[in-house]
Amino acid sequence: MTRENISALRHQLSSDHHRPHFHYLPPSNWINDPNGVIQWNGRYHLFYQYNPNGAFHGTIHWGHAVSDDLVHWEDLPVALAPTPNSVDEGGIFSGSIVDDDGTPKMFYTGVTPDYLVQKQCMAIGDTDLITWEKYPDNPVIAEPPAVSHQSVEFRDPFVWREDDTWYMLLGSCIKGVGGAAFLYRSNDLENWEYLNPLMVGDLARNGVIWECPNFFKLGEKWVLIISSHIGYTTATVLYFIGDYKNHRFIPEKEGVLDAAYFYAPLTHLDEQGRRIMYAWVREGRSEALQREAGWSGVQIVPRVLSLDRQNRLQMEPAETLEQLRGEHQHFTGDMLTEGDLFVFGRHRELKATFDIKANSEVGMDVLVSSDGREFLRITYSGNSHALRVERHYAFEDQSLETIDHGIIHHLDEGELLDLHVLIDGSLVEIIANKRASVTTRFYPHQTESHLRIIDTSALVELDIWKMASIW
Ligand code: DQQ
Repeated sequence: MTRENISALRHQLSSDHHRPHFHYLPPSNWINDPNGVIQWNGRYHLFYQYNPNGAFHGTIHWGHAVSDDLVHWEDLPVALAPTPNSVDEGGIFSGSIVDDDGTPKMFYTGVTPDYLVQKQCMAIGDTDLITWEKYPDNPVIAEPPAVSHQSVEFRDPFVWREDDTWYMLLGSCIKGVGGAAFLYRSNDLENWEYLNPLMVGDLARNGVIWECPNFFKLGEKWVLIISSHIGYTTATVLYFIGDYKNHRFIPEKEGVLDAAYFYAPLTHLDEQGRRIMYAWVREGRSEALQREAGWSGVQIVPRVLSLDRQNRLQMEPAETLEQLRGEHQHFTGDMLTEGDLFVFGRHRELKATFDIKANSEVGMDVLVSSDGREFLRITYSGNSHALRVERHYAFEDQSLETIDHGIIHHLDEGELLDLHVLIDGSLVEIIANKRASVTTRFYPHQTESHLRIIDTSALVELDIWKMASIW
């Protein structure tokens, strides 16, 4: 597709009021996990799980986009496609890219069409990361270690270097025991030796299968992030913070990275030494509606990870996002009346602080219809410490998901609740006090959009910016 065709397609879909304008998604079709994220010659490369054949999961390729500022993205040609009658015939599943002294090397999981055989493969790129040649001796790892006691779930290589040694972490499980991340080692990226499970999760708490592992040093600690299947229906992203000794991870803390729609995050270290995180946000509507829309899935705004003084995981959108801020409004609680609806918009950044009393429930309704009946409610309860979202549609619609979801978020003594909300079409990202994250989807039937504050007496300050489109 030519550059002109791509921008025509983007332009055509941009009138869809559910479509995000300042988050990355491909011109059309399906996107899921971020893959191979790397800063290469100064530019940020985002590869991703992509189906060129429609807005549904299938025939998975690696799509490719590049950015200078983590905000504006340029679409590049598809990086890698399945090869018929080969180890990756059924799809190029998730993985990572490393810099092998100037040569980019990609690691991915090649799958059979039924996804029941998953093998780890390598591809070697040109110096612009545009063209990739598959390694002729693929796979580099053919099957899970015997300790797994199963042969299906084994994917999403995360590769890094420590001194002269390469390590690879794979998402998997130990049958009947729980999700697991298996650690391998190599001197040449071609021959891999199995070491041991880096960590095995608790079946009840941490899920049956782990996918898309990430493992990295942050401050003085090590962080493991995994995307887990808890049961086979829901999926949750978990993080663990701890120490790393003798190829084993010793977790000291664990938490939920986000609730519900955010999945398969992938991180990399950039040239400024920042740990940048990307993630897929799935849709919250039926597959039929996704196919009809012609697009499905979106990436979060890249977030910078850090640890606070208490070694809690913190995340903030990359600050370059501020360049999109336009028209600004500022309020204090006394300027607003409870129940007021004020005209808002579908692409906004919002920062609010609330003073929480033990019995208070504070928050806001966003994307509210003119009659006030359709809205996404974001609340925080001083009693239960739950940060929650509820979706209120004007009428019952079986094709839209409505289950409430949220996360427990404890405030320190005297700490204000700080909500950072990014609203972009049907996508809403909420980060509280930089350390609790709830990402969700909402598809109102009406196009107009208002804001309503819940408990204006607890509102300290509110800033709202109109956000420009990145296309
Ligand atoms: N998505 C990929 C897999 C990964 C899953 C397939 C997580 O590699 O385990 O598209 O969303």
